[in-house]
Amino acid sequence: TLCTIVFAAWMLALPGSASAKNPIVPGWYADPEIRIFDHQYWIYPTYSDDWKKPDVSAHFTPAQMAARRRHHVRPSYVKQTFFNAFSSPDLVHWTKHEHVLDVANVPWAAYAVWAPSAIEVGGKYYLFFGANDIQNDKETGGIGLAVSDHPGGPFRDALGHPLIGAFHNGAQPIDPFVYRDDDGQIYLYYGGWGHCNVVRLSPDLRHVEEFPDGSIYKEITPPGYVEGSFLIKRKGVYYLMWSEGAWTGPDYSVAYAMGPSPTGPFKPMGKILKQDFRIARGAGHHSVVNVPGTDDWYIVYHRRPLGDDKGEHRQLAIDRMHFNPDGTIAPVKMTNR
Ligand code: FUB
Repeated sequence: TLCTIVFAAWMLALPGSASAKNPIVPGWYADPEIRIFDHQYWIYPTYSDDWKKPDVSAHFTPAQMAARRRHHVRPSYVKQTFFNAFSSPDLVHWTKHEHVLDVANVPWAAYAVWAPSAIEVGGKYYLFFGANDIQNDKETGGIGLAVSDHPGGPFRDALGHPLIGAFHNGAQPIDPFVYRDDDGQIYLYYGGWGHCNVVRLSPDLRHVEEFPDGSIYKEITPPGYVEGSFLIKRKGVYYLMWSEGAWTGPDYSVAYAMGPSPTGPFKPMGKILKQDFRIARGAGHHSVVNVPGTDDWYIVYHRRPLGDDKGEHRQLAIDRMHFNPDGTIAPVKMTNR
């Protein structure tokens, strides 16, 4: 039928990245989340430039300027004031979309926005993101939600306040990852400071709802967990993935666990992405994409160029991720291709 032909053509338009190059794009970025929207791959990363460079890009409201003056903004937050996004038809050629979200469009976020996670619901596009620092500054902050009519923005705050604005089970409300299960239920995974929670979201994403057992914030922290949780499903198995080690350090890495449901229980399976002294260090905070209609998988992550120890200097990379015949994930070979 025409539908089949159109679908096949669509799949062919999204091939693997035989000649992709690392870093994927010029510039300093971290925490990349890759998605497919409107037949294009999209990457939403944290902007992660050197904090000592003059600030030329932030647009703050007067209230945000006042809040920034009230606190000594930590160096790592200074530049994280907006998101650029990147789109590609083929994982090779990337188009930059500037300022898809700016902190000026999130009135309750005075400091920084980072680590976005994207989803399409009912023809609208949503970004979850971390903002401010409730741990150190006691300023309103946490995980926010922004909405746009297009995957390339502009995104604007959707709630007027954080969706999750407090610690639960010890989990700092940062590093969101939104996941839609096969039955349509949408989950949000998140958590820094060594704790990982999963919550159920209402269909409009604007509320957290109870699990059937009455719990709201379900802790699923695996051993070694630091931050950057992520989930995929393949052949009926759920793979919970996360980052380990210090985000500023060379041994930042990605580990995973396997389980039978979105909430586990998850069996830890070990690390799959580690530093490679010949190529880069500090490889972590990743996401994964499956090329439609294939069993080809790619991992997108940030890493630190050899010889550059600036805390914020991170670059985006993509490499193949292979599954073994028994369903486990093979160690990722980091490349410069
Ligand atoms: O980019 C800011 C922070 O660095 C993220 O929240 C962490 O996951 C780490 O990648």
